Amino acid sequence: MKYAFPDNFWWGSASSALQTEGTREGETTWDYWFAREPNRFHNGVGPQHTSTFYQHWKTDIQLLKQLNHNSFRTSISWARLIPDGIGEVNPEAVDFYNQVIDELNEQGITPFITLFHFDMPMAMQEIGGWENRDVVDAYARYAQICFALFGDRVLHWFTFNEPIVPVEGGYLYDFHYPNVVDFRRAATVAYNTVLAHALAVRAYRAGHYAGEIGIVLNLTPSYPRSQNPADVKAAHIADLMFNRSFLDPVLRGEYPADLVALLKAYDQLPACNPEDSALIAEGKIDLLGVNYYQPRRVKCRDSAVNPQAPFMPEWFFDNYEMPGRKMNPYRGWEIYEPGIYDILINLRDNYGNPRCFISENGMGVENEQRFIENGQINDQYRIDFISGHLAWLHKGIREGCNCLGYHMWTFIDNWSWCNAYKNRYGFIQLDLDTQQRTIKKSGEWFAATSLNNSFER
Ligand code: BGP
Repeated sequence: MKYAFPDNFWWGSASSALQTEGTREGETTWDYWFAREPNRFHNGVGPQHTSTFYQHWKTDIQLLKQLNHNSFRTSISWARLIPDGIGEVNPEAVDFYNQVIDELNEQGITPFITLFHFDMPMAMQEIGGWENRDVVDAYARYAQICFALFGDRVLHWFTFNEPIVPVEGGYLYDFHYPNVVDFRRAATVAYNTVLAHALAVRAYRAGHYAGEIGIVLNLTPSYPRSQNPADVKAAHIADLMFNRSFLDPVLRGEYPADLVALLKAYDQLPACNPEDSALIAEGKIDLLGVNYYQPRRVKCRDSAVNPQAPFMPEWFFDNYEMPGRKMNPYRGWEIYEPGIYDILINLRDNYGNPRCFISENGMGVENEQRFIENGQINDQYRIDFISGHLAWLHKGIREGCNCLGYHMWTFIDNWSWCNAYKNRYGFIQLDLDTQQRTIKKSGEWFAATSLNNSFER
């Protein structure tokens, strides 16, 4: 069957500043954490070993062109632009981002820019990070500076990438600095992130810029083990905690009442100011980026909660391993292509069918060198992964979903947080020793798909 996509469909990929740029003056939480606990990073490889975009941006943009990208998302590093988070703007950073943005536009590749992709300036973390409202204000100032500097040439802005991830990693599950386990503090971080988002949207609207502003959320559809009411309730609570905690504020301008009631019942609500709800209502977006990697399968808990244990989302559900599920064993994530369709239908039916696009989807695989044939990685598994997801996305579009594009994670193999270079995601293979870049088979497949605006399967 031939899958043809609407005119002007966005074909591209996503990356982030910290994972690709390298060489930076301002310290982030990642630099700080790595210096103290390098053992927490796969093979002891830290954030200074990235794919050197800072040096190679021009030739890398040529490679994007070769992959027939018409759009590309990366982020601005707050710590590069304003090394201490709140003070002087670094003119070298302004030059760098101006060059990247101008070159992308010149090459016909529309820049999509994220303002925050997990990379908190250390100076801001030292005063409490997202737990401190002064940091929320500092972020709003940073956002305003970015709009003023680049808003004439960047028409698609994203306030945050996957804002739930620093909440989960830093305050619940110990995979980001500051490695806290405390639900109320996690809820405060999540809440203040929504306020920061809304302040940035307010600043963008006040500046009357020509483009649009949105956010990128990782939506993990929550599937109950069965239709048993106990399983359904478990899935509902997981959905409230992990999806709707951000989705509702940014699309409906308010939190789900049952999420608020639940947290109130367990005395986990963050401190709120009376004027916050009006601000949150102003944070409604123009464009939603959806990152989709894996579904979440849950069932009701099998055991009673230990009342001494810290309050956790898992007080309300157990994770469920569905028999026969298809897995990406390297990353430990289930592959479930229809999830992309379910997300789009949910947005269509329950959120007014917002303008959206798939802003990340991808498959991290270990030791890809074993697939080299005639000097090129033959990653047919990745082509199957992409085409499988695109087929379901296409069905969503046929049924009226307002999905405008598909961006893959990622362009060149890059540094992946605590996993460093364990799993490779790129369309382009990176040789870590020489920094040589070689297009994989999936890159060629994607280039053809983008060129034809269609593929056969
Ligand atoms: C997303 C992030 C990316 C990227 C990707 C792959 O959650 O937005 O930054 O890293 O996941 O996941 P990982 O690097 O954890 O394998």
